[in-house]
Amino acid sequence: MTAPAHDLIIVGAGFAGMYTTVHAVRSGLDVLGLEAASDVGGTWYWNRYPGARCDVESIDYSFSFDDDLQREWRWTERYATQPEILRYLNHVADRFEVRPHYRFSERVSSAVWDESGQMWNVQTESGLETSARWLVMATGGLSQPQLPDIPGRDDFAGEVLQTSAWPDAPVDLRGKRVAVIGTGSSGVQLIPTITDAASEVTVYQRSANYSVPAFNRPIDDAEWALQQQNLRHRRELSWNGAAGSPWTTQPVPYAEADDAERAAIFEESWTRGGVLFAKAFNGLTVDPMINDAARAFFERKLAEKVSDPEVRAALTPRDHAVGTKRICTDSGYYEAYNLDHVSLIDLRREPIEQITADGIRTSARLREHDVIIYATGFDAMTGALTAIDIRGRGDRSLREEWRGFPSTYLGVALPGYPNLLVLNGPGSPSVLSNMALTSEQQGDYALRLIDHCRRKGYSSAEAMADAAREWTAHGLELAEKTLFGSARSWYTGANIAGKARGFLPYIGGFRTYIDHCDKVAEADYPGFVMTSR
Ligand code: NA7
Repeated sequence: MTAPAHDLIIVGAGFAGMYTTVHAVRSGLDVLGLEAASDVGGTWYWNRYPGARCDVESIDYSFSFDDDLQREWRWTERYATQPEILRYLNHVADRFEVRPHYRFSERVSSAVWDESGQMWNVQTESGLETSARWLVMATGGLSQPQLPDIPGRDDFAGEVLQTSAWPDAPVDLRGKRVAVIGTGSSGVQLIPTITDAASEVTVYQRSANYSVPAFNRPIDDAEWALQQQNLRHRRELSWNGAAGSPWTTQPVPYAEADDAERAAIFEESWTRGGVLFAKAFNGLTVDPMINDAARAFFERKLAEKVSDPEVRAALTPRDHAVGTKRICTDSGYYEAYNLDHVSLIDLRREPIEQITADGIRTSARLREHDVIIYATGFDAMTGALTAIDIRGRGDRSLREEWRGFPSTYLGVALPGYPNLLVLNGPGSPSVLSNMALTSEQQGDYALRLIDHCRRKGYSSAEAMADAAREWTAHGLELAEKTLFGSARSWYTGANIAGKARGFLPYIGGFRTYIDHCDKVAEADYPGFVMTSR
């Protein structure tokens, strides 16, 4: 039997890949990391567009595994910018000597399970061929960008930019007529930052989103000291919370509050900022009555911000409940529409028909642009995996199987694909939770399983089809009890033509998920088949 070249190959050098690499090396595994980018950072390497920030507070959106790191890395703002997060991840890479284990600019093209050798044979686009007993995919939940299939897309003669693949070199938009397609978090963050430079900004909006101000601020020394003092408690709350952050829903039940109390609670939740608005009341994304109240509150806020009633109407979400698409976290988004040189095109009323050399033609007319910026999202949670030709036992193809809804066990293991462990995959809470902590939990879980197999002398571990079916059905059942399924969102695959529909992340909450995972590990992995060769 040929021995694999490595114990473990880890694909991706974002939060999850870096964490797992550090800890795999510490546990004595021979690790090879493969990363498509030229350096570490994952999401924060690619999404360099102006205004890019995390919508989880910096003190929470950071690794918790090393006390010295937590004490010594000083975040400067409540919500860190992309450059600051990328600096942080570079610091982590230096501090924990991550880079020597990686080969960069290596995009994995295929991974094929070799049953007789009990290993994965992995190939990259550059022709690198290697192998490992274990394959950990840390490829990210929002890393496979999607560009809209608009007729004439390649005919545009001006500059084309994409938020998810923003150039490193400075982009000069001064005096230019800029079109932005897409009003999810990326578009909403970008738009107010380009209005000063551009001579015209035209936003092409397919669906209006709920956006709540970040209430971002610099972290001064006093606040930093307080955060440090409370860090242990804050982390405990995060590890035990539903979304990996210390914030919980407000304690007062909606039904027990009178109108004034409700208004006060909505106001307080609004000023907490961004996604935290959805935590105003328990059940806000479950009970249509509470959700309608949140929507009414939002609409009052919008009315204060946008002066033109027609623009305001177009910016009012019509087709999804509050929080069922990720709430955007903005800094001056709606206010940008009060500027004379910023206009909003509502694609529901005026769809795009064609992109021409000069600009964008809708059903109403052609608008000329110098630059088109795509902020059109990702093939979430499955896209980065199906982009790779992954072949499991008996040459089964993940890409083919996942034309249907993805079945995973605990979001981590896939029946038919022994020794393949997916971090933050479908069926895990990742994209609904704080990625920094879910990445630690997912990395630990993968390494715990590998360690179990090594200690017991198993050469492979594979999820049983029944266990995966049950876990997946459980996740879908939980989602059905909420309002989430009604939204055409990337959570449900609805943003990608032809993608199987169904709620992709596990919605039962981060802590509950961890408990499920731990219970399985503590019982010696029921739901897995282990073999020794
Ligand atoms: P999102 O949230 O998926 O947003 C993509 C946006 O692009 C959204 O407004 C889409 O409209 C729009 N879109 C997609 N395809 C088209 C076409 N063909 N025509 C017009 N508009 C289109 O991606 P983001 O990058 O903004 O954010 C992703 C996550 O990153 C975010 O949730 C945070 O967690 C961080 P739609 O709403 O589908 O009608």
